[in-house]
Amino acid sequence: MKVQVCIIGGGPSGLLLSQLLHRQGIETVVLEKHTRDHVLGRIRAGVLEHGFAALMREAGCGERMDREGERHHGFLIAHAGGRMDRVDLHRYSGGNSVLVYGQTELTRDLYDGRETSGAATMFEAEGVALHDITSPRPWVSYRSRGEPCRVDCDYIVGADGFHGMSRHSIPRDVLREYERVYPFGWLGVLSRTPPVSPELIYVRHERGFALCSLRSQVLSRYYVQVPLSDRAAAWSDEAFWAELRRRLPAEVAARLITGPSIEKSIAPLRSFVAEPMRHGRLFLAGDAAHIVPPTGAKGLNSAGADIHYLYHAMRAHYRHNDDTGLEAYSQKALTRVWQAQRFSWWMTAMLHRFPDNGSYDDRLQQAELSYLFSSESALASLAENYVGLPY
Ligand code: RFL
Ligand code: PHB
Repeated sequence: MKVQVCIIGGGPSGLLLSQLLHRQGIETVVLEKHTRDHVLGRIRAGVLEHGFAALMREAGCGERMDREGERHHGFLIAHAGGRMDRVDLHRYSGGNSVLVYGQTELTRDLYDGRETSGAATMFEAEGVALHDITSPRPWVSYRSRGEPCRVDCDYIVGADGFHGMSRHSIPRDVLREYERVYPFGWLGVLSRTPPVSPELIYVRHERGFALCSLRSQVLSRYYVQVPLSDRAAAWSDEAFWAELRRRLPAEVAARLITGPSIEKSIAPLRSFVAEPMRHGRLFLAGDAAHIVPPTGAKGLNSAGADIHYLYHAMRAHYRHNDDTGLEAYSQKALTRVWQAQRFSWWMTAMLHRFPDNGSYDDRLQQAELSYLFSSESALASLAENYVGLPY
């Protein structure tokens, strides 16, 4: 097979880029290791920046998102013995907001869009390997049902997530990796119950962080911070709800409606950046190049920024023979990636209980929160980052 752009990974990054390019008449193929059902079975992000939503619309896949997604103009932070303060995103970010719409749903919309437009996806592509990435004619090999296959292309995009192989095709003496692993994870539960609050509640509590989020008015998503040694299967639904209740302010706990969990999993927290994001004709995008702890809701949104830069760069290349965007991609994307790293680290450090922290660190966290809610500039800084820095 011969295409212009071969995309590794059928997660949101790869699908969105492929769909955007397809609509510009640029030929792509997406090679996905798993089945469509497997990809759609992963429960992940819930909060979309304005820029991500705009890309979904440009890809022709934003209709259901605009109909069913919930616009949020603020969120709450519970801290200091049950006190709750609101971050008014609308007021402090110059009228901006975020959209609450699940990653599962938007991935489904992207797959449906591809099917309608006839864009190619190869599922269960095994043993994907990249070849001649620094030559003008790179190619990709993989196996489909045991049969060897080959894709010749102009460019390869590695959008195969943190555990993918694309990043490892960059030579060791070129690739630099920066990493911080946190000593805890998030135990998440999805339940078919009405959410406890119309707006998200981030909770700093002496027992650990908690988050009340949602997917719709009948579907709730909750998280509690747990030690890395915990196993999701060892947490009964009852134990989860009891722990969540303990961390919520009393008036919120009192109105929490519980029910059977539909999904329950533990996600470890990690900060990670790989540089550069381009080597020869290979471009990295999304989780393949960078990971953030989910506290700032920036993972998928940072992936969206990469796709924005890459889409415009490839369009300029194919339409106008203009390579400035492709040349600038790595540096431009990384500048924004590091801003998302900084913000996610800051939110995580402010709201979680670190096992090594003593009473001094505890008081510092309290001081950070009391400063935040006493300063219009501090709130404006939080709001500006949460709704998404400009591309
Ligand atoms: P993905 O989603 O990991 O997709 C990569 C795809 O590549 C495939 N793949 C391969 N395909 C072919 N060959 C190989 N060798 C391959 N290896 C892997 C995989 O099967 C997969 O389908 O990466 P992508 O597309 O870059 O998307 C990134 C997002 O998924 C991620 O950043 C977010 O989910 C992070 N995240 C959040 N981001 C936000 O912006 N807002 C949020 O509210 C938010 N909440 C979250 C989150 C992530 C979480 N977890 C579980 C880590 C909440 C949680 C709990
Ligand atoms: C979610 O709904 O899954 C979610 C929301 C906000 C975050 C992280 C995850 O910061």
